[in-house]
Amino acid sequence: MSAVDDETFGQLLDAIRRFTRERLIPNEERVEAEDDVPAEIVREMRDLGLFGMSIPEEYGGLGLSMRQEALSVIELCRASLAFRSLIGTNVGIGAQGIVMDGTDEQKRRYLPGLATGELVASFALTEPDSGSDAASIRTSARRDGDDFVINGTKRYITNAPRASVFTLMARTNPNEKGAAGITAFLVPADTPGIRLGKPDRKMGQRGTKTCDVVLEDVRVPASAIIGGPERLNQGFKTAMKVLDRGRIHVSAMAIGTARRMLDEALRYATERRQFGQPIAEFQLIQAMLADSQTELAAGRALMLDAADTLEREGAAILEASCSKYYCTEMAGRVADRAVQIHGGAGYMAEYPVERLYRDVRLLRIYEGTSQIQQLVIARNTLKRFAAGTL
Ligand code: COS
Repeated sequence: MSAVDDETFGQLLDAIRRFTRERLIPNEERVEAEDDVPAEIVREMRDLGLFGMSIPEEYGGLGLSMRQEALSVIELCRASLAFRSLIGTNVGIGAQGIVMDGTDEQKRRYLPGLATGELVASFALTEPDSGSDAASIRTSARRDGDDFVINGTKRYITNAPRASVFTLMARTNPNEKGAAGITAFLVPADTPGIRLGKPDRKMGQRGTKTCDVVLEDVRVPASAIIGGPERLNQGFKTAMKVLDRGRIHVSAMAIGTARRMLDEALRYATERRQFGQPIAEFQLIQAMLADSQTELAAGRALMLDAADTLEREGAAILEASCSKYYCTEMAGRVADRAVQIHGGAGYMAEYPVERLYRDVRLLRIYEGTSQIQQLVIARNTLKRFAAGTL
């Protein structure tokens, strides 16, 4: 796996920090009001190379290691999560299937455009009747000569309205109801037969774009299979590997947004006076600040350990799930305390914590709910115990 040298990475991290402070945070209210990221911000994110964070340098990306990507995401997620969502699928779940399992031809065709943000990749796994039980998907890809014909509906697909290409999981073996009958395809968004549903109305994260993707007799060649025709019926594994990596990325998001919420709580607690003194001097407020600071530090250490394990061993199933589970639950608790410290003001849209509290709720749900993480953690812990490798 790749990484850039420490000095270059330090400069990038400084640039992201400055960009977040000077450009993203001041534009948060505008994103909320317009439910979109302004075009000039998209351009600036492209100029910084953020769409290509995790794409190898030989394909025009920055070639960051998992640790470097995660540290960058922490900085970026001190601002509204909508900004990260814009690049999220190119950095993570939309593009990683190609990086991990794609053929050379697929990498050459898609990765350079994804690295610059000229193309946007979107990950299409979830369906109306298949969420946590990802292996039960029903979207079918029926072989017809040298082609496959895809029919089905994908739901809550992030960046679908912006997508140029879908990493799409479909059932190629109708006789196999589980994971072994699933193939991952690269489906250009302008392929005839693809229709987008109306934009989803969500609890938070305004400025992020999700909708249904409906496929009616969508014809793709066998060369659209990620990794080529020999990876027929191997798509579930590609999806799971992509999600493992994504779970470390989501952990970093949780840490970044939790840091921001703690900063907001600290600022409010030191400025707001009650009973003749700043509320930060009251021990019951201090207990909430202390718990948030401690849990943030623990989450960061856990996430970086998972990132290093993935980099070193090429897989980190258990570590990624522990990290996603802890960090996203932690961010939920930090959000709750931040609102509590603000008192009545925390319930008012004037203060960022009201919006951040709604935004963060999604992290415990997508890329595998907390309950799915618990299941993966327990299964893999038992497996390692039995093998004596725990
Ligand atoms: N990496 C590589 N391969 C994996 C894997 C991983 N992390 N997890 C599972 N696999 C493989 C298994 O090894 C198995 O292959 P073999 O039969 O060759 O051994 C195959 O995939 C099926 O795995 P398993 O039997 O564990 O599948 P299950 O149906 O029991 O479910 C869970 C697995 C529940 C973990 C999976 O469906 C899941 O992660 N669900 C959540 C989905 C999700 O995150 N959705 C978010 C939508 S995108 S925002």
